Amino acid sequence: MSEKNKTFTVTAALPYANGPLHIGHLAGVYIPADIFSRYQRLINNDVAFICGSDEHGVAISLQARKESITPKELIDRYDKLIRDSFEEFGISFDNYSRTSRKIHHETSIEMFNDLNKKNLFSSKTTKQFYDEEAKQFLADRYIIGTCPSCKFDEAYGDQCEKCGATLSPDELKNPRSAISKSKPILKDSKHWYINLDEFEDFIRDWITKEHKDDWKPNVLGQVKSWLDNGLKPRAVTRDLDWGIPIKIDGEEGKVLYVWFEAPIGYISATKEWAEKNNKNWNKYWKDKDTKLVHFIGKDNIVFHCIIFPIILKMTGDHILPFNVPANEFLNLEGNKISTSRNWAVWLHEYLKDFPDMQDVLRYVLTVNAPETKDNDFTWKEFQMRNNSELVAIYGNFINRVLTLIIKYYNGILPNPESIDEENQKIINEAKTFPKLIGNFLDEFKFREAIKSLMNLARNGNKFLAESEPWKLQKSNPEKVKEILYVGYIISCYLSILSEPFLPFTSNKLKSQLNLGEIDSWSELENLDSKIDFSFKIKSEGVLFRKIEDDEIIKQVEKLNKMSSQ
Ligand code: B3M
Ligand code: ZN
Repeated sequence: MSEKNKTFTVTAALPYANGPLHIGHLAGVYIPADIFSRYQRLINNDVAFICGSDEHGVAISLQARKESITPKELIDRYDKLIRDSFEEFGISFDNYSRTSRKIHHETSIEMFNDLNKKNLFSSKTTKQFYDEEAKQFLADRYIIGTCPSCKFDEAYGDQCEKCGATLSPDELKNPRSAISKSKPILKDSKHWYINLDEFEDFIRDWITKEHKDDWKPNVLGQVKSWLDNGLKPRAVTRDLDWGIPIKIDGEEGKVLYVWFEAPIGYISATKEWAEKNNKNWNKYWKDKDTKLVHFIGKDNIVFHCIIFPIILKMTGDHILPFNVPANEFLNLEGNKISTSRNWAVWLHEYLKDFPDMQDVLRYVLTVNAPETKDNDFTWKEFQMRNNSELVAIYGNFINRVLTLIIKYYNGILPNPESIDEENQKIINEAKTFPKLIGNFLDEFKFREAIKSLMNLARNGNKFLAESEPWKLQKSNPEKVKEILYVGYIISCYLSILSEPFLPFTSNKLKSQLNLGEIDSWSELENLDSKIDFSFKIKSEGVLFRKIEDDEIIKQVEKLNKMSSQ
């Protein structure tokens, strides 16, 4: 299990405020980040769990243009929707900020000017694509064309959505403007560059030597392929009217490249949180003992493992990531999730169809997470996992223990005179689960961790089925007290260990079991001494309900209908 009294800065990729969140976002980034942060808090570590809306970049201005609204109107709408979705699904950020805030503009400009003062940028005037009709330069997604790698003819100037290749506009075949669809001309423009090539050896030594054993193979593989292709200078300024304006060498109309400033958003959001909570933000970004962990999807690996660490290195006093446990992608019913084709399960819509069932989705997206390869979400599996695991194992175990305590002892937990060796073994086995689950979480193995949690419930069910207390009430009432006491202890472990994964269920169960004060896993060690034998357990219905076939059929039909529109 993690050492105690450590400090973690945990960041989750800043979602673009140009659309709602879907299950792919939760599975890929936000649920693992939340599980990890909750767990570190529960073992008494100091955590700054940081995120915020990513509100600049061409992705924002293009979407605003598509909807004939201003970028400001767009980001205000989606910042709110995204913030509410995170809140509803219990993603426990210490601060969810937004990059349109003043503190972020100031932090980004300050960092850019510092690096520029140290002559760490190079500048040059080059030919840039320009749309004469729209009278603006075309950067990133403003330019589309044929991908040089996979020939997809709607590739963007910065990335091909089909094969994931990171591109630059001059690599596109038959480039055209995403605004007027016209063929762009080339016009001179001066920009400032980070010379990534000068940091190639640093990145190679730092990652492929220091982190070859503790970073995920899918992450190391992508970093290696980037290094094998050779790092090239990358522009950190753009000719755009939406973004963080930067005044440099008297040039007008320049803004910071969104991928230069967005990761700095982690720092500005930490500063904002520290100011509000009377903390020192330097402890989370400049203390070499602090562990910085970036939770992202695989399309963001280059920015979080190469470009941002080089920027942090260039500052000379910021820490580098301890780990970047990037997940692969989640597909939906066998197809890639696609916002534009409406092939998605939107978080704000899920709760309309499955009210108060956040933990069911958290469970399914964790047990089936795309941790090492792309994975598929199907509504059939969602129903199966809920009915045969959450209802039939977890919920059934808890329900039987509590129902029997209420039925035999009017809700007052029995206090047995002794615990026989067999039953003590059952308790001792439950005591091994915090370490078992903790070790998996330390290694970012969330699927293994939640399967172990479900195994604890399986053990409880098996224990009840083998002890059959309902048959002993007359012949051996003392034994029944012992069995239900053991069942209660296992239920306590389950409720406390569930908190990182199933926070809503954990809270409900903790109050039902009178464990409200327990907020650290270390308190489980002397749980026995915390039990109040005068407390009355009340029935509060089942923790999970069965999901019927027609509910799932309706979801699949809705998906096919929405995507065909
Ligand atoms: N806004 C999300 C994406 O690429 C991007 C992450 C920024 S993290 C600093 O979909
Ligand atoms: Zn491609």
